[in-house]
Amino acid sequence: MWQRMEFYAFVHFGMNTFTNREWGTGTEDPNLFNPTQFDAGQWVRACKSAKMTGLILTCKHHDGFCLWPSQLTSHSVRSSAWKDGKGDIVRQVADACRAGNLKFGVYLSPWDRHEACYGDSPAYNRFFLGQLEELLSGYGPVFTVWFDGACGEGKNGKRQQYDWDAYYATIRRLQPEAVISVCGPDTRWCGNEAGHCRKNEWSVVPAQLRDIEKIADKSQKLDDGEFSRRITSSDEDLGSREAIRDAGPLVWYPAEVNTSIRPGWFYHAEQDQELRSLEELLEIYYQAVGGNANLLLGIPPDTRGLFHENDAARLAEIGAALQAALGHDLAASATVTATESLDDAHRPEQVLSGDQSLFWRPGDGVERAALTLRFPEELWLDKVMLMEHIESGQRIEAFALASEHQGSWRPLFSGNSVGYKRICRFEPVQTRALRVEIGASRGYPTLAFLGAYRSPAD
Ligand code: FUL
Repeated sequence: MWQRMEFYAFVHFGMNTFTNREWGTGTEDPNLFNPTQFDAGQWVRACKSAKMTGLILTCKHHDGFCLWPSQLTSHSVRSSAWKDGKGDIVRQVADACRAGNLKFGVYLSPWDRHEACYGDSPAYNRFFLGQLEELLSGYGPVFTVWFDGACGEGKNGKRQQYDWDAYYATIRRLQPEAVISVCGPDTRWCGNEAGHCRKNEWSVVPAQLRDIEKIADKSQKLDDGEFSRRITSSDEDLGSREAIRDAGPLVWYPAEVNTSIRPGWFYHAEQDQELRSLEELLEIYYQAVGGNANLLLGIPPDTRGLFHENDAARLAEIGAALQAALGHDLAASATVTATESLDDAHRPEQVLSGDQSLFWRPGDGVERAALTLRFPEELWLDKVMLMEHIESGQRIEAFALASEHQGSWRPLFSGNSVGYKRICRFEPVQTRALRVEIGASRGYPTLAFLGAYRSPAD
């Protein structure tokens, strides 16, 4: 399931790597593409060292240059100096991912500045469907197709009517397990590229949001008098009870946060010293993955075709920091009780089972309930992880954590959404017991996992 993937890489590699640009013009000479030490295995190892689960490759960015030898255009690796035109970056990356047990995903830019038929809508739609067909039938399983909404054609530029429904039908036919992201119906763009996360991220949101995402330019250039009333993916509250009360039909549309480890999405040597710090990246991780969103982190390979040493080192640091912070679950040795449970199959012990298909829940209509963890001895805590059983939906709307100190309870943390995962961080406390009080939920709450942690002191 896509939400269990949590954290994966966004690899921007292509013509821009060699021209030192972020957006190419589409007129670049294919011969410029010539990585000298390309090694997808190095990318995979680095991603795995950060505990990532997948990798999305820019198979074609806006400049139209294809990293696979497409039969539909000569603007590809086939016309490049690299491997005398006989190479296939997509193949090597997909194979390296499979060998390393990382899922592979495809970024294919709808906006294409090279292809002459872009703007002749039916012709380009046929071209684009053909490219999708090549990528989705020739390279094994694909976990996502990431449709970027960007288009810089401007007022006087080409106008292309994308046939989204045909694109989606092709994806469903060839890769029924793949989620369609951003300009797509399955996963929701968080609304920015800065790593900003909402305080509460809801997976159930108004259906109109999904339709708006289809419109690549978010309608900002359409003077239809309705724009100001539309909900967009940059609004802060998309799914609280107030936000959805009068919103009409609702959909399951969970969020993905995408941001780059560097200022740019593509590699620029002058940014080698400008990587985000470990602290900054962990903060984004906790807010995104620990806040009911997947995190897609950009890591751009350099002109050798390798992740730069600084990037690889930072990824390894992330993995080590996550292992130290979350690698040892103190709740595993605790006992757990609940104010009530629906039945034996949903008793509170399920939250410690490690199997997320098993979960605790009270009966229908019981919207408030509490779970208590008791540890065998007093210990230090600074993080608690909660996970709902999302196959049953996202239900919890308010919760609070408290720790016990000589018979009385002290508040530790309070929040609203939980969803797939919520990681609560607080000042270290020493305690023998922890209480999770669920103060509001939709119908009844569920919990599939409850974990407690203490990071090693710095
Ligand atoms: C944007 C693109 O224009 C950037 O170049 C990059 O690919 C980013 C992830 O999405 O819309």
